[in-house]
Amino acid sequence: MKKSRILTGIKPTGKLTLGNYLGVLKHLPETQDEGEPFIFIADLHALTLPIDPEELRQNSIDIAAFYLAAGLDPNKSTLFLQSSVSAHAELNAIMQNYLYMGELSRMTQFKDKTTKMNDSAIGLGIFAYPVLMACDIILYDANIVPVGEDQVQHVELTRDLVKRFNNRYGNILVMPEAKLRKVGARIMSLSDPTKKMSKSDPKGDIFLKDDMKTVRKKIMSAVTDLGSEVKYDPVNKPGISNLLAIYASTKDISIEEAEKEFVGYRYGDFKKAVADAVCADLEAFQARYQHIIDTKEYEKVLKDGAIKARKVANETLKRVQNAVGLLTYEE
Ligand code: ATP
Ligand code: LTN
Repeated sequence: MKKSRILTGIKPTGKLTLGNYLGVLKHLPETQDEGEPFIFIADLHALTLPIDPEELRQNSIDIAAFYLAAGLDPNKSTLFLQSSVSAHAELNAIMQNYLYMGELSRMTQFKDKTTKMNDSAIGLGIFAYPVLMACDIILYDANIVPVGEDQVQHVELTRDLVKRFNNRYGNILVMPEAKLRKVGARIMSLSDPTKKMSKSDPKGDIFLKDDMKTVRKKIMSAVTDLGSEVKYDPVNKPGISNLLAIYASTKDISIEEAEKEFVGYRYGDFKKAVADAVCADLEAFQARYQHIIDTKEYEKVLKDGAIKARKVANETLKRVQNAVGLLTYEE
């Protein structure tokens, strides 16, 4: 049987949060046993909103180091920068003709990111964001796309594009599917558990580089709910449910198992146990991250990764070019 192709990316737009970690990053190494992962830094996507060049460079290095610290093994996974593989931009130039203005304007990420902006300040790139994301996925013939819940709409749009393209040109593109964690696909803000923990709206966030004292303090002062029972009930107890999801995902257990551990606990003692679990995990993660930063191990990993990624991506690009009628003479 053909191995699964797994693809995902993270935008280097700011400080990574516990949501990014529990939703995707921490569990990526498991995919190495399921198939062939292509994992990248979505630096072209980071340009879709204004960003300082030095910050973009530093964030990109951080994400590379985070991938390695999470346990991705460069012998099993291909790690690369999106901008190092020019096929992303080339495929984008083709695929932008097969997605439509109506579809793109319905994307909630686009609406969320631009509601407060004046039309004259909204770049074309943020509107066309899902086209490039679809190309990221298509280029690697990916069938599995591990993401948090907020990205499902984009993967669905990619599926529409694949269907549309294949109907017109034959069986050229592989149909991808979003893969969500059962627990942790949507970690909420600690100060407002009805909102996603988000690096672009960092109220109530835990950042992956926070020191342990800060992490503990943030968890101990997380908003909780009426009542006193530690029970998973996202509608009536969004704060406690979020902390249970954080605990379960950190420990890699189910929500039911987590609930059982805390029968009869008071909120304060429960929070302390959550803080202990998160701190133990993050502390070890940060030590690995620091070692990778100090040794600059990510440089060779990204260089080698780009070579491997280019090879796969260029083959798909050629297949698409041929399908639509572009001439592809060999050099
Ligand atoms: P922003 O908040 O600025 O929109 P983001 O964190 O959603 O950024 P990325 O950094 O590209 O954007 O996200 C990387 C991955 O982390 C994506 O798969 C995304 O779905 C996931 N993710 C982001 N926030 C959460 C969250 N709160 N819970 C679970 N997964 C999340
Ligand atoms: N859009 C994603 C980042 C991203 C991505 C991708 C994720 C860009 N290209 C391809 C999965 C597959 C985000 O904003 N979190």
